[in-house]
Amino acid sequence: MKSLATTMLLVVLGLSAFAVTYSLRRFAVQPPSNLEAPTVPAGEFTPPGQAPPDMVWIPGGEFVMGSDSEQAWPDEGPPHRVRVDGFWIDETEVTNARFRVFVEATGYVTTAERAPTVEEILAQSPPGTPAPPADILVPGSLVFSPPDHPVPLNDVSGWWKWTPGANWRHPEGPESDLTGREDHPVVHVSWDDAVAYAKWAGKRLPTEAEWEFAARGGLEQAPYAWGHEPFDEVTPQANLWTGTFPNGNTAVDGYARTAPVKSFPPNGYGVYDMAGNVWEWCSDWYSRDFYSKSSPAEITLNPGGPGDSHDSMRPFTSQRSQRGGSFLCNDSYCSRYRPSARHGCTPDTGMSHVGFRCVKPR
Ligand SMILES: [Ca+2]
Repeated sequence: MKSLATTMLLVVLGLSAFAVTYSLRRFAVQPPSNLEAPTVPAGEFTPPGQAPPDMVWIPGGEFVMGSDSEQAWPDEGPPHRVRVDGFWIDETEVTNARFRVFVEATGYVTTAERAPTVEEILAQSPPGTPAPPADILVPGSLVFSPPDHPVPLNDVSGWWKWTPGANWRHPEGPESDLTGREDHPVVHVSWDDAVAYAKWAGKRLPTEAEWEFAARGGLEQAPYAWGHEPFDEVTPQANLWTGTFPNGNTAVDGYARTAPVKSFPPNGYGVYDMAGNVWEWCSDWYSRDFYSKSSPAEITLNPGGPGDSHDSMRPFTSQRSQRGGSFLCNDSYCSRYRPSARHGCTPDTGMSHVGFRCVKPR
């Protein structure tokens, strides 16, 4: 849990690496890819037998992964051809109810329920980082805590608060619980927690390629999981942030934080919440420039990401990929609820807007 603690420490010290990540500005728009439309996917359109409970068959096929649109961030490009085999995917994010079944069956203790150590913190901190005070080395997690006034958007410590006692059972801290939220996505789960659940369930985390293919719902290079229309507050397509971030959430989409799964229409493959609600862990290591190593002329088969994490913006940490954005996404700040959008996070970090779903090969 060293990175969770690192994140905590950096936030406490006002040095959050997330501030670096989120303060990025698009420094260049990727040039047009000139990719031709892919051939008709020769995918496995017929589901192989009976569907596992609460899973949807995603036919394999070829698609253009990534984006060079005006909304895209540098790590989304260049677009490149990818082919994935067919697979089953959870039709929703893993809910609190499902995660509770796992915990009760196994006695699993999540990362956020264990205290970090000084060694774990310093192992992924910049050289010279002072040891954190012992009294903050307690179990906890990062909770979105909106300020009551506008704050600079380049300092995430303005809305993320290290909260002792926060974990999947207590999403906003010890005084909160899951009453009425059994069908909400589980949060405060680290990548390690998600992998443990997946193994127990006989599944695995999706690769970024599988996740993006599923999120696109059969649409080719559409900007959103639901198509081409921008997010509409009147008829919301997803649980995003509405209003002024981070101090003025109007919640006109019905939810200021997580929403019950299936609260919004599914995409073309019948998969829910591939945009917003909570970020979802993928199996890949996160590399900010990984796509630039792909040849636009070649088709990559079932890519599983790089062999290791690489992010020049966060050189002292290893990160796994997340997809889908969350209830905190707002075009004024972060439009990463799009299918091609990516994000990296240390694998031992859980937060109040991070969950996951699983896949299963045929
Ligand atoms: Ca919302």
